[in-house]
Amino acid sequence: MRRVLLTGAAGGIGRRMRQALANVYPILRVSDISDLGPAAEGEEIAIGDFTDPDDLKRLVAGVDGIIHLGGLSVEHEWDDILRVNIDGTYRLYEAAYEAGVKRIVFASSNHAIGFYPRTQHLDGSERPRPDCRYGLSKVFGEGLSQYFADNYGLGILTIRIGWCFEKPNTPRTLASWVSIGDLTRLCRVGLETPELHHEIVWGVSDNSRTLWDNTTARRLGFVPQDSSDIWAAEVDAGPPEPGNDVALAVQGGPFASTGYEGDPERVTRQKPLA
Ligand code: 15L
Repeated sequence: MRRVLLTGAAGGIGRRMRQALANVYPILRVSDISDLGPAAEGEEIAIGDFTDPDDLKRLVAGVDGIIHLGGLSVEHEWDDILRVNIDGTYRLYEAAYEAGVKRIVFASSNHAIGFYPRTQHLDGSERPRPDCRYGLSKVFGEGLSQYFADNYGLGILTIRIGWCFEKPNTPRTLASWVSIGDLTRLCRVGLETPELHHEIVWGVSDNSRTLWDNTTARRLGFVPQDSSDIWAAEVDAGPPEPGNDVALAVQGGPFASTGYEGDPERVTRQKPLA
């Protein structure tokens, strides 16, 4: 990997991963629609929108591998999900293939499986159960990754990212927490492991309370170095997790219990678990 493109580099994960990837590859091309500040040593700044065909050509030109974090990272209106996360991701893969990119790491999300109950442990081979339109777009990205691996020979690692913030504060995030260090290590596995067709792995640290079996990631060479266990006692002693019956019963938490995050008027369902 000589030149790696990081999309969504101004986002919550992107900003921290940009730092974690400093000087790892000869050139890190950081891209976003928002300001990215000045280029650090070994960086190229590429402000641009991957849903715009001209920008897209420029973003992927000369790139060996892509970490695709860009796009909408929570629930949105369907038209926006369709334009950015579904059509945009498809166009990005197409442009990447045409530009000769060999590897893609796709940032999927636990919301691709968010309707599984918290009583069930998953190994990644189960069929998706998206908990919202955003989660559904991630299921599309997972299918797209399989298709581009099978049909065009790209090597793709799909990472179902758990909860990548500073420290967990609820039972759900204690189970699904991933440090930025571990997530970056996993992305590097996706770019650097010698043989890769398409695999789906969990973006999760070495948490005792995880619901996800990450054997596939470990087989590819991922060795997590962090664990949420150090916060378990604090979370156990803390306030009860907020949320209604659905949110508390399923792995996707609040994403599963609202029709449109932030707008109670748009809540269209409060279904019990099947
Ligand atoms: C996600 O996919 C979101 O991008 C992030 O903002 C978190 O809310 C996380 O899932 C979560 O599961 O809470």
